[in-house]
Amino acid sequence: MEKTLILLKPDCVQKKLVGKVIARFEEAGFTIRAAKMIQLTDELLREHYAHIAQFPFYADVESFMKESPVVALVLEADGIIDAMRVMLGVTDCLEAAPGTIRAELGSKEEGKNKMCNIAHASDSDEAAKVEIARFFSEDEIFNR
Ligand code: FUP
Repeated sequence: MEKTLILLKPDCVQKKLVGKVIARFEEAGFTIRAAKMIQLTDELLREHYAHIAQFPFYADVESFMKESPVVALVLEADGIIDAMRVMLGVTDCLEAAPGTIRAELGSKEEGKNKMCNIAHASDSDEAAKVEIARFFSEDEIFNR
């Protein structure tokens, strides 16, 4: 069984789409192993987004991700990392395939279409392990 770290981003929380998105995850057969609402800090964001910190758009991503608390989840299923990224669609909501969460629920507004994209999901098993440990302690994850 594989686990992934999901962050339901401030746009998802502000648009009151948390329930709808979690319902889609559960309908897909994914099991919730951990869940909590957290306010992201600059420090956490610099760790989480170390791979984009050098880009000019980083400052906008940092302030957007602090606009409201986010909902962090650990979800589990066979092959969930790939399945989740298919279900979300590509980063840019304007390019995400029809039927994906980002295409249906993400922002289509110029300048927001790559940032306000509803959810983050881990992009590999190695990344998932690091990201899960970043946001959850072992006693917050329920393996039954
Ligand atoms: P993803 O794995 O789909 O969340 O995307 P990335 O890790 O490539 O991007 C990290 C964050 O940077 C995302 F929230 C989107 C944002 N981003 C932009 O705002 N502009 C860009 O051109 C690329 C990414």
